[in-house]
Amino acid sequence: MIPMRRFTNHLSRVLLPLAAAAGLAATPKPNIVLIYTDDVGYGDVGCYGATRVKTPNIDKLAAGGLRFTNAHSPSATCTPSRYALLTGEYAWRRKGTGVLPGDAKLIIAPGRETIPSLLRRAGYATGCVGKWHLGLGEGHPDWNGEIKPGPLEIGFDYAFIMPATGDRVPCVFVENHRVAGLDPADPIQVSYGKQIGGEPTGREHPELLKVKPSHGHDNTIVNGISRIGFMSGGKSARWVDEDIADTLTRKAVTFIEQHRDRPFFLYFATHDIHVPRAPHARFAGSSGCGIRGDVIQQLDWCVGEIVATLDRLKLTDDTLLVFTSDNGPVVDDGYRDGAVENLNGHKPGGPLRGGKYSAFDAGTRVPFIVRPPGHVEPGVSDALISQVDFLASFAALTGQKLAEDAGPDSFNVLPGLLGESKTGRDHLVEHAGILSLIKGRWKYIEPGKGPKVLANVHIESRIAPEPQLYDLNEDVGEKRNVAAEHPEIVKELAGLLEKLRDHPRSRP
Ligand code: NG6
Ligand code: CA
Repeated sequence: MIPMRRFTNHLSRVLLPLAAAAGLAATPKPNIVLIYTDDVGYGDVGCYGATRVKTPNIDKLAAGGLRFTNAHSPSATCTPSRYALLTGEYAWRRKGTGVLPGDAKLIIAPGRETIPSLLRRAGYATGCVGKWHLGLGEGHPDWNGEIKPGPLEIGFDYAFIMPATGDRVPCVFVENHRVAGLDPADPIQVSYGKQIGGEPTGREHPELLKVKPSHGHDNTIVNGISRIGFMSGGKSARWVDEDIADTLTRKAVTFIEQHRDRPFFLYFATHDIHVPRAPHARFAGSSGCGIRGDVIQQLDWCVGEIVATLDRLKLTDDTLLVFTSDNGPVVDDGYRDGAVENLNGHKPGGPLRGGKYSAFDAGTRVPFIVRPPGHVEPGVSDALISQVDFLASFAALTGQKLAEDAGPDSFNVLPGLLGESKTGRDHLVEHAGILSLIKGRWKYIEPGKGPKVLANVHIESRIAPEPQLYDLNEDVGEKRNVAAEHPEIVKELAGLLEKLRDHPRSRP
């Protein structure tokens, strides 16, 4: 481990006199760019050990910043991770925070503290570009009218979003309160129940598909790909999957350009590398590791564009840049796209076991790179950190006080994030249906009922009827359950997990 020294007082030196002159609170307000990728696993990028897939831009970011080896998404799937990230509350405390359909209602109550609401109050311009998947409106929104509440009602000034996922209808972007590019003469209808509209489905017309589903994903066909859910209309507004990365990156870059003169927060939630994987022609076949490798390389290009924009606008020294993922990797997530057959030795989870959906560590231990503002001694950090900690940490960064009832599970780990400290939180709850607890070297997985292997994705769930204990220092691949050898540690961790579950907050 390379020793780290915290960044210089560059920001303070630059910003404090300005702030004082303007009569503002004397707190530096670096821009914050959070690149939140989808389903990128611990072993999917070069700086975490990938050798076949090439990610030069992400690797460069790590080489000039801090690469975390023990940082986690709050859950092993998307919706609960995003809920926890934005609110600072573990999603398992709330019903209805599982993977949502594309017409679900907004699950973050307007008015509650979120990262964007906090930063907006601190004077930031707040933008959300990319995957949302937290519901919109009161449920079953009218896609032809004003769609709210949504990102704008929970703290974002600007939003350009995919409502749910690439594989769920409606396959259109929503800009602020409206579907972008919609022709009112061709209204959109959406259903997650009965089929609506007369458009062909994958189930009835497999001959129309450019990629066949392996599980589900056989409803309305959009752009030659059948989705989850039915939609009709909105033809002029439909996205072209091969262009999504370009479209979102352009919107993210524009947001940065437009707000270059004031502190801004950009939440850039990429569609890559979620299914359906449909790389642009520039990246198709580029990786030698199949289509999944190709979309990783496409993602790397997106990261490079963001970094280049910050450099071009001379914002690099004044920006905290984070790159991470919402959950671990999956290879077959419902389409026969050749990802499994063409892995070519690439290991999406690196040395970790499991993957997306799994209580094994590959479910939530994800790539996590921070490039702090100012100058930092680059390094690798083993600090234990959860994305649920961003709220309290960004509050500390910008000199905001969190209200008592805000961010109940969010710890201020700012010194760890900035490389000033080698430690983060003391313990962390992982969520994959059942809960696990990491404390120090130990990981406890609570007993649960369910399949040991998730048949549709070929991933070990690690759900077992007996308690499990792993020594992550000795056995990061969680191969040897040592619960029987350390009953006192099992008891301690099971007790702590119960306490955390019973108390509505864990924030110190
Ligand atoms: C699953 C989908 C999967 C993916 C996932 C959500 C099937 C068979 N599987 O239900 O393809 O969409 O939900 O992924 O439909 S996440 O990253 O948004 O959590
Ligand atoms: Ca995901």
